[in-house]
Amino acid sequence: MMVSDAREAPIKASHPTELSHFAPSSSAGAPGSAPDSESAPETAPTPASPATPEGFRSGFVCLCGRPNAGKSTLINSVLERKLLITSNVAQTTRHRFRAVLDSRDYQLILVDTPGIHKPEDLLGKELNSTATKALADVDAIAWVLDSSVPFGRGDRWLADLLGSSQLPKILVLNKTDAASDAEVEAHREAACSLLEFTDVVALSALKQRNIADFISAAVCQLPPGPRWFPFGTASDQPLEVIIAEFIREKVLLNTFAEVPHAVGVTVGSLEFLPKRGLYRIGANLHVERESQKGIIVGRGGEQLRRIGSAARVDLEHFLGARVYLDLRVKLRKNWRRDLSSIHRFGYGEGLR
Ligand SMILES: Nc1nc2c(ncn2[C@@H]2O[C@H](COP(=O)(O)OP(=O)(O)O)[C@@H](O)[C@H]2O)c(=O)[nH]1
Ligand SMILES: [Mg+2]
Repeated sequence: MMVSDAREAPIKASHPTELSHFAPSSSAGAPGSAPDSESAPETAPTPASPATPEGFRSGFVCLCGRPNAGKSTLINSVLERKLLITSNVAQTTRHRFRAVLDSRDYQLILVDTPGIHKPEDLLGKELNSTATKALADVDAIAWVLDSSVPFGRGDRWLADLLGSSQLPKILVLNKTDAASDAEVEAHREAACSLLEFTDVVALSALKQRNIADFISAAVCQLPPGPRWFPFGTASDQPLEVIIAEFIREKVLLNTFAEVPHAVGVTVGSLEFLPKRGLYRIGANLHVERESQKGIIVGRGGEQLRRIGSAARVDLEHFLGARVYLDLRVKLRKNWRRDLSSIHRFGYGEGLR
């Protein structure tokens, strides 16, 4: 079931990044509500929204799936831009994050969630609850499966959970580049024996194969409605959160075992110096134990420098300007067992 107007080329947000494409730092919109444009920074005029024609559709599609299925990668591919961090470390995604795709005929809001999995600590529990709550406020669910690993118990558990929702469901068979046709087919059969789907799309989020089919299937489920976010909004998250996430990605890529999970990142200061064409960013890396501090900093500060320069390269590309990045490592004992710290870092339900 596809609609032809859904294939309309999306209108891209202009680059370099403008602050107006993100939520103001103090408020992130409730599901279905537009961010408060009055509180947007003065330097960031809201782009004029084109009129919505007859038959305009808009709504929310939530991406669900086990950790590592490729949900965040799929959203980046849909937006043709890196907004979300991805890695093969479980619990990479710690926020409920909404990304917005604008077209003349629709506004598609994709809701990224932490992967749903068996929780091992309070952070894990909070992430599960964030993902489950996200299901309540959307128009459709896209279940993303990693076709390159066998369909398993975790998938059946999730199917059970999704089965309790009456929402239309789209099956996304991801990682077709890394799986044989037979493996993809086996996943399709297994999933379709458990749930009914409005559409089944096999794609590769990483290689950007068949992304248009996914967009069509998602748009097809959107009800008639207004633009929920001003035209050109990229995400409901404040720029500070996205910057903190870019930095956290480099921690995930450069550390091992327990350390990546133990790090929370916050942006303490963010300033744009127009004359120098430079963003000055101060960020804190919070760790749980003194020993982790040593690992993150490394001998002679080498590890922290590596994390900082990798993050700076990405941030300069993302922000379209030069970046001066000041990273500090701070000790916040056992923060993953403390709900207020989890929320202060913006994870799970965050400060909302
Ligand atoms: N080969 C392959 N890898 C993918 C694909 N999509 C995602 N990945 C990889 O799978 C890992 C997890 O992706 P991510 O988007 O973070 O998964 P999430 O936990 O569901 O958000 C990352 O290393 C991605 O590069 C794909 O289509 N093909
Ligand atoms: Mg993710």
